[in-house]
Amino acid sequence: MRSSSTRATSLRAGLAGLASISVLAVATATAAGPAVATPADHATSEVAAPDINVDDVVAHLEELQSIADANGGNRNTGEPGYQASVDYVQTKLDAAGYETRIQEFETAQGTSYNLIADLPGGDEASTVMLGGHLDSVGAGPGINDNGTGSAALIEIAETYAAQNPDGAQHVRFAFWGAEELGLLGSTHYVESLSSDEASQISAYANFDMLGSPNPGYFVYDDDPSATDLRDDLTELYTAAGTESAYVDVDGRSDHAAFMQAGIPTAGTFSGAEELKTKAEAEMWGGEAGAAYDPCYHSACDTMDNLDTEALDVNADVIAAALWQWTAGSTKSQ
Ligand code: DTR
Ligand code: ZN
Ligand code: ZN
Repeated sequence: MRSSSTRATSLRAGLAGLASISVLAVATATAAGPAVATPADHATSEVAAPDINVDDVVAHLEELQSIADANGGNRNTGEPGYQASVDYVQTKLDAAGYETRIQEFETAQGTSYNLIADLPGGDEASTVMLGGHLDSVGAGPGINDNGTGSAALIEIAETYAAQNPDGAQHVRFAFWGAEELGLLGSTHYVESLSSDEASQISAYANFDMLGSPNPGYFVYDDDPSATDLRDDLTELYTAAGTESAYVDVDGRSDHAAFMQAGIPTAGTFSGAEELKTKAEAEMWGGEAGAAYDPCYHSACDTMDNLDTEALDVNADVIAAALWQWTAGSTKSQ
């Protein structure tokens, strides 16, 4: 299996290669007749990712809140609220044109499920994967943890499919089960991959808690072989006018299994139970000495436990990274 740094380099080389192919194709076509058509030939130009409307992300969150309200107040593994959450996301992504599949696995709290969604097209040998966990703790609806990551990924997946950028890379989204029980769904997924399947994943980006009410703007810094991806996210925050900081996630979310398998990983995070420092409050606003999310793993992690500005910035940064990593370009009109 290629080392993750090779794969990260190959992803970026692929992007550069795509650009050179499209330039070469144009040059060839004008100089010596039409070149052999390649996917890049359909590209008319590199396009920036569209703005993700945070109201549309919030609408998905309201659906997840309603699901919890109708199912005992949570979306916990083994309880009906989790199954209803999976059904909601699968319905949305099927309608958007994704090929979805459910991956079943057992936990101490009963059977759980990963939802994997592939957009047809692109080179599967170079798959860009984005994911986050869909389950909540039993104490509450898990709107910030991790309704925000799930809702942002639904909206970005719908937008990507609708714009149908002619990216060379294949795109896959994952919504994990049983993260709160110990990263069980993502670990089950990675362990189920053959070595060929694993080597086809060029990057996995994880999004777990994006709208903490006293937010930080953190970029994962715990995969030394994927600093390119980390730097891309840092630059995209800066382009959005937001200063970010590194966080050593210390394996506390669903990217851990991918990193252990040598797949380059990255992610962003708005903070959990830890306290915002004075320096961070001066940089980002909010309250120093208070938790980034005072309702972490609590019943009060509801629609009232949300900073929509942080959610908006994160959704736009994630979309921009997806377009950048897949050479987001539109088909010729
Ligand atoms: N394990 C996550 C919360 C969490 C704690 N630290 C980080 C760092 C990066 C992402 C997530 C987290 C959870 O409780 O779901
Ligand atoms: Zn949690
Ligand atoms: Zn989480």
